[in-house]
Amino acid sequence: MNALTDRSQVAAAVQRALDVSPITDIHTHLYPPQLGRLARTGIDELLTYHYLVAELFRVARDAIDTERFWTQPQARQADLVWEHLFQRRSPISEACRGVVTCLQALGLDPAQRDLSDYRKYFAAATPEQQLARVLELSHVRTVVMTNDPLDEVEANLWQAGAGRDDRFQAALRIDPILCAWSQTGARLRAAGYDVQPDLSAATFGEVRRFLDEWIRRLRPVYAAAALPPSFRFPDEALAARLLKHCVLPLAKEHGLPFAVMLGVRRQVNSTLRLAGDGVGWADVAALGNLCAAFPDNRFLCTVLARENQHELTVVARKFPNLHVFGCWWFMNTPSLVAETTRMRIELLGHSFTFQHSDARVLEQLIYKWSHSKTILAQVLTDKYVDLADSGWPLRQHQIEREVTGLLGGAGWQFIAG
Ligand code: FIX
Ligand code: ZN
Repeated sequence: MNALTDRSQVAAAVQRALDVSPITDIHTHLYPPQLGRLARTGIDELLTYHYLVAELFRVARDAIDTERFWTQPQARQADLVWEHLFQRRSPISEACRGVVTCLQALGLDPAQRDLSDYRKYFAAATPEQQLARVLELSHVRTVVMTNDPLDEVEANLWQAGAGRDDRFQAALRIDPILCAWSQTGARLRAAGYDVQPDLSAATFGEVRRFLDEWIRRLRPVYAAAALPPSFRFPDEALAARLLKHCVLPLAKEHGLPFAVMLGVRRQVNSTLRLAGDGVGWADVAALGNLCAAFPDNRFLCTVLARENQHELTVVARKFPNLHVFGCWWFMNTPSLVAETTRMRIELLGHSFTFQHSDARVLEQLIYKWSHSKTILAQVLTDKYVDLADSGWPLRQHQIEREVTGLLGGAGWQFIAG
């Protein structure tokens, strides 16, 4: 097979690889239809996505009272978003453009004045039909959920025996244990776990018992927590002690990687509700300390601040038990995905997971992956052309194998251990 030499050949090879490679979306807030209202889909969910709500309040502060907005039915909220972000101005932000991409991909006219036709379209499909349609359009083969055993609605569904769908893998999310121990400890006590506020050995044992039960029930591919900029390790703070004495020994016992999501400042503006979280510079050295202190554990990591990306990439070079994934949340914009991916390829080669969608609404898979793959095509073409210019004989099959790795294969290899 001839080597690929000029830019147009390389670009075509990269595009072919992107078109055929199945995607694993390693972090989402999506659920299979069996989980009922947790499985969000449709135009009203798309338009009331918290990214758009934050943008609505910026442009309609005088027209819409925040507290009154939250009393409105979701359809009215969606109408307001459509009017202020899509009718009165060009939907140029990444989250707005994403809705346009979804509508176009689903064969709908993005320029409708109101939402009635869209609502008819979404009402016409069953949840299963829409799921199949979106997975086909987005090339996503596997969706990793976010499963919080302390979320009462979700926990009740699993405990009632909600069926599994092999297109959806579980991730055991333990933020309430690490980041809200006083409230969570009280809830575990009420549920029959003999935990005490003082984090004694007996309490660690009971937390392990709780987590063990949920690991057996959900069979997660990793455990995870989003941690604030103040997280340090080693430390005497509760989160560090729970990780050290309970969570990481248990994860090792189960051969379960632990995903550390660093840098979220929860509720910097609580009036925005889910849209009210912010970002802060994290102590990435804490991650390196975790990797060093627990060499038999495997860690996944994504960081929220642009300023932490370079240090994260260098830490990943130092610790093979660390796997970097995605451009999280405020990082998921074309300019920052391009900058971050270029840096990661230059420092890590292909040994990371390019992206995750963080999707909360099913149809978002369409735009989050098509927008991201457009950037990946540009970055990979540049980097492979650089390699060809240095004299390396590029081959199509090699590029396809490497793109498959970046879109999930490398992540699965790491998770498998
Ligand atoms: O902690 C997380 O999983 C974050 O991704 C969410 O809290 C956040 O609301 C989100 O969906 C960002 O995209
Ligand atoms: Zn998330």
